[in-house]
Amino acid sequence: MKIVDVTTQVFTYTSKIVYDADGHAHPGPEHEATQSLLRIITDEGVEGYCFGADPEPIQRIVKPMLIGEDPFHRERIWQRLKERQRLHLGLLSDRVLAAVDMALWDLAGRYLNQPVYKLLGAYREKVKAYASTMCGDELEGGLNTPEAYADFAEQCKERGYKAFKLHTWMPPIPWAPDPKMDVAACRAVRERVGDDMVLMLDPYHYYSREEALYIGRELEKLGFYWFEEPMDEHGISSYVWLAEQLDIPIVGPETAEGKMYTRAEWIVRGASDISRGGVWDVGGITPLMKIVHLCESFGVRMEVHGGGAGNLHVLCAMGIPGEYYERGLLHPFLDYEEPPPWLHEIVDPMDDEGYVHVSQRPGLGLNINFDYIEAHTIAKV
Ligand code: LLH
Ligand code: MG
Repeated sequence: MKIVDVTTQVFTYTSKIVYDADGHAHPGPEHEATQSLLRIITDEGVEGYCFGADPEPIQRIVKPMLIGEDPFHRERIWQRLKERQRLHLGLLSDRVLAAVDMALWDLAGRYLNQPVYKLLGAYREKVKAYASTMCGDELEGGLNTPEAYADFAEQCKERGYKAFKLHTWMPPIPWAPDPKMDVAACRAVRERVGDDMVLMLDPYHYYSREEALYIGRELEKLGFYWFEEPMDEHGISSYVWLAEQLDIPIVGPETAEGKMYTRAEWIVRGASDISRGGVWDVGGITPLMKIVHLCESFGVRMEVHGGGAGNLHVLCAMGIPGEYYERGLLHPFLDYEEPPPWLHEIVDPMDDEGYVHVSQRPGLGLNINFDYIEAHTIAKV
């Protein structure tokens, strides 16, 4: 089997999510937004798909490299793309590698008529989820006060979530960040939901050592389960300093570049207690599985960053915890259960016990609404 074409199709949809100047997602007025579908096409008629790829690097770098390749040579393709990043880093990001890798895994699953997590080596069919909030805002009835977080955590508990993670207030909100407000929100949530709900905090990511230590000690008193990315992740020594002083597990790195290499350095340095990474952070399923095995070898837990089909399939193939699926980002104004118009169903249905179930459909299990995409296409290259 050979790859004969690689296309990206850009289409429009109506979105209720806006992004602030720092890139955080919030609810907003309905507006037209765009999405893209990457399609890897073979001479045997089988195709693989992934949403969210940038057309320019796909057309300029990926497509010429992939034409004629065997789509089962995922490792070879990933290694060659990784090499090309060195001199094309601005264009060929880890997100592009991730989209290509996920489309290749999807293609393999569709060809073999098996879900991806079974090709990886299945371990389980369902994973506990945590409700992961959007960052704090100034919207009345939204996530604008500690009480608002408590109200939302209570709603999530009623929905079936057994765990809840706060993303608190960050710039460009004028008064944010504020460590005392973060702690107040965590306290309000703990008081409202009681001791039987697992709670985590992912606050502003650029606190000083002292601010991070203050928040961490307060979280310990409140019985929080983990503390995530409170400082710039390039400062490994700062994380070593923090982890030495706190009992609450520190989770990371999430956003630090460097794929499995960075995770290895953090483990060796003792910069976090629980490692982290998601398909979009590290360049796909192929490198995320390397990180899973790295963590297993060192006896270190690993929590997968972000939702979506790729992360869910990896979680269902992980033999070490990997305890939680990050379901979100959630907000009281938004209905997460409603599929986007380009899918017939969401990829991460959750039962009343708070477990997300992996799809048994072939590949990544995306039930794609091709009619919608065709009807709303604005560019196809
Ligand atoms: O800053 C944000 O918008 C969130 O932290 C976001 O990146 C989220 O994906 C995250 O960190 N999850 O764990
Ligand atoms: Mg995070």
